[in-house]
Formats: sequence, structure tokens, C-alpha cells
Amino acid sequence: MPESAESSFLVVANRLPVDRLTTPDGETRWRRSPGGLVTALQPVLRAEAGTWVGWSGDEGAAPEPFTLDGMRLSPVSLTGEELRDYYEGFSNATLWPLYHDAVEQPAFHRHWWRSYERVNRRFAERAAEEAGRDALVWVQDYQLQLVPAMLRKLRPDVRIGFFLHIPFPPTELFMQLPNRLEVLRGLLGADVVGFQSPGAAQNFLRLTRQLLDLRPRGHRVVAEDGREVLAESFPISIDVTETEAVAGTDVVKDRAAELRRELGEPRHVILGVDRLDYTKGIEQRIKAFRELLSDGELSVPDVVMVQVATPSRERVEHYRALRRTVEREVGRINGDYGRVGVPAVHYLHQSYNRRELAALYRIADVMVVTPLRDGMNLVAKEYVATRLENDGALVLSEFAGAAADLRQAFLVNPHDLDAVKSGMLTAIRAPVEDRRRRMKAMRRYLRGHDVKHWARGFLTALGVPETATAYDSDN
Ligand code: ADQ
Repeated sequence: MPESAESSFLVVANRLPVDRLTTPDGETRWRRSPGGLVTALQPVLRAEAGTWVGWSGDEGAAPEPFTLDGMRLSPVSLTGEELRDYYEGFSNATLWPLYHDAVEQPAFHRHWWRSYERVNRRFAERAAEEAGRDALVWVQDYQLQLVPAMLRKLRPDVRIGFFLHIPFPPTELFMQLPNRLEVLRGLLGADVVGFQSPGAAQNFLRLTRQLLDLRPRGHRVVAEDGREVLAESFPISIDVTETEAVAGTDVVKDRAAELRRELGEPRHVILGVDRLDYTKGIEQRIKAFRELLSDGELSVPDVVMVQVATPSRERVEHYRALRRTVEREVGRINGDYGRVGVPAVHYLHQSYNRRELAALYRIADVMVVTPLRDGMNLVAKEYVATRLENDGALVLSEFAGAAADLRQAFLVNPHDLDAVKSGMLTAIRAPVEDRRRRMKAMRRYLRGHDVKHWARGFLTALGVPETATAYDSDN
């Protein structure tokens, strides 16, 4: 292993924040992948000579640790079978649906669980090797819930934080999990367990009482080994400065104008941008749009909808089924309401770079974000941050964590189709001044609550002095 493995700050996440590129002459290079988490943590990682432990994205043997942009990256291997059982299985077909209100039926298989345990142990062991004495280790998300307790056993000296990016379910749902005790004890291995919302933190604390007979007080609970664990909400956010800067470039403005022309200069553009995931309420949103067209409330080409559905988890059956349903629904609506050269819904099953996404946000008069359940939803925040002229309108599900932050959005219950329809109509028809007032307030809020604010809040709770987290990106 190159360099000594002695970091005082570690991030442990399922994925490393990099993508492998192969140059034309066949060489392998790594490029930092875009994303709020790495943007927020990179300054801390650089200043602390920190290490990120995670899977590289390729199955089979892991590459040796390497350094990129001042971060040490320590790749963990995953076999094809582990990808199926730990990742697509237990993480994405058991935990993901269960934690999102079981909007799809979670599947329970013992061999998935065994794989989840084995992979979590591998991550914990790697973290234990990489961590220097009294280091700070920040474990991320639902794929690695056993790591805190496993790591604590191996390295009682380190401080451990855990952040869950997705919702934490009510106890009645969590109780379905055959391995509920192990998961709960896994999380309790951390000193700080962070959630996206106060409700999620409450669900967790209630569970410690119900399953382990612990006695939580306020946000704290004393675990079975006598340690105090803090469970609190730290709503995640985006890099607002960077998002605003990208949205304000001439390239993005020109591209936005071009996109609008390509759409036939409609009066209103309605936009949806989501991973193609059954929690995101894509079907419901398209259905609401179809009903508005059939009711005669909206008409093409006056109004068009653009739906970006990022390819996601395509080997998991629920996701394949969802893709078929959404594409059938888009075909139907275009058959009924499109015209030659003017579809009612422009459906894009593709990934985009930051600039193209920003151009799409810029042309959206109404952004519709209607998840049935979502930990936070960064798309909603990105849209708001790109509205440099304070115009546009956001229709947002009450069931997204973001609804607690973006309170001036047009909030809707995504399970109520009539509410989604009327939310969309109200947003389209709202007076310019009303829309401006709402957007301005949301932008102001976001500026004070960006992703650095989030990281600082969590790390301070974990005991890092505030001055130590006031890193600037160009440090
Ligand atoms: P996700 O479920 O992936 O995240 P979200 O928060 O909306 O949901 O983040 C999606 C990200 O992907 C956004 O940054 C967006 O810009 C990007 N993206 C979407 N479509 C894209 C496309 N076609 N091309 C390129 N990029 C695209 C999980 C939880 C959320 C929580 C986040 C962060 O489910 O609730 O907000 O983690 O904690």
C-alpha cells in the first residue's frame, strides 16, 4: 500500500467520489464525479490529509489506494455476487423500499443479508486500517449501517459519525426487517447518528426504546455499552455558490434559449428531473399532466412537459417494471395529445452534465417534484438555486425532506392526484409577484443553508471545533 495509512479524518461511503476513465491510448485515469457530498467534504479531506473509503465502481479486485485532488482514496472490492446480493439485493430491494414507506414491497432473503454483513465488515476493516489514532470517521448511508458498531469493536479510540441520506421509517415498518436488531445496534455504534428530518431522528429514538428498552432523553440515548449517542437531524443541501455560478454562465444561458426554441417556444415549460425510481412519483406526475390536458385546463403546444428520468438500478426488477410503465404512459399521452413535431411530454432517459441540467432548470417555468417519499431531494434545491431572476415556480411534495426547508413552494400531497393537478395549475397561474416573492425567500434560505453549512453542523456535533470546519474550497 503506498503512503502510510494514518488519516485523522475518514469518509466511508458505498461509492468513491470518482469515475474511471480510459484514455484513447488505453490508460486508466480517475475523474472526480460531480456531487454535493464530495464538494462539501473535499476541503476538509484535503486540509486533514483525509481518506475516502469506498467502492470504485468496477467489480472484482480493487485498485491500490491513490491520491486525487488532494484526497486519498482507498478502494474496497466487491465481487459480482456481492453486487447482486449486498447492493442490488439487501440495499436496494430490501432497505430502500422498506425505508421509503414500502411503496414497493421489500424483499427479504437470508443470503442478501449475509452478503450485506460481509461487505459491511470489509468496509469497517478497511476504515480501521486507514484511521490514525483518535481519528474521526464519517460513515454514509443505508448500505453501511453495520459499519459503526463493527468499527467501534475494532477501534474503540475513534469517533464515529453516521449520516442516513434516505428516510428512517416509522417503527411499525422497521419492525418488519428480519435483522432489525443487528441494524439498530449497528447504527448505535456511532457517536452521532444524523438524519434528514427531525421525524426520522424521532423514529430512530423511539425504536431504541421499543427494541432495546433504552431510555432516550431529548436527542440523546445511552446505548447498551454505556456510551451516549446523539440522534439529530442535519438536512443536507447543495453547493449554492457553484450552482448559481454555473446557471449564470453564457454557455448555460445560450443553451437554455436554444432548448426553448427547440421545444417550439411554448408559453409554459413544466419540468421533472429524477432518477428513474418508484419513490419519485413520476407516474403520478405524468398522469396529472394528462388529466389536465384531457380536462382542457392546459393544451399543447401552449404548455409542454419535459421529463428527465436518469437511468438507475436497471438490474433490479422493480426499476425495470417502472421504466416500462412510465414509457407506456408517455407513449399514450403523446399519442392522445401530441402533434407532428410537438410531443406533449419530452421524455429523456439520459444522464446530463451540470451545465445541461442547469439549462433545463432555467427553461422550467414550473418545476414539479412529487416524490411519494424522499429523504431530502436535491433537485428541488438545485432548481431554486438556478432561478437567478427569482422567477419560476416549484411544485413540491410534502413527503420530501426538502419541504421543510423550501416552505414557499407550492406544496402538494403526491398521493392525491387532484391535489397534484391543482398544485400545477396554481403554480402556472400564480401572479408574477407571488412567484417572485416565494422564489426570493427560498433562495435566501438556501444561501444560508448550503452543503457546507450541513457538513459543518454535523462535524461540530461530532466534536470537531467549529474553526476546524471553516475550510474554504481553495484551501
Ligand atoms: P437521490 O434519490 O439520488 O438522492 P436527489 O436528492 O434528488 O435524489 O439527488 C439526485 C442528484 O442527481 C441531483 O444532484 C441531480 O442533479 C442529479 N441528477 C438527476 N438527474 C440527473 C441526470 N439526468 N443527469 C445528471 N444528474 C442528474 C439520495 C436521497 C435524497 C437525498 C440525496 C442526498 O434519496 O433524498 O436528497 O440522497 O442526501
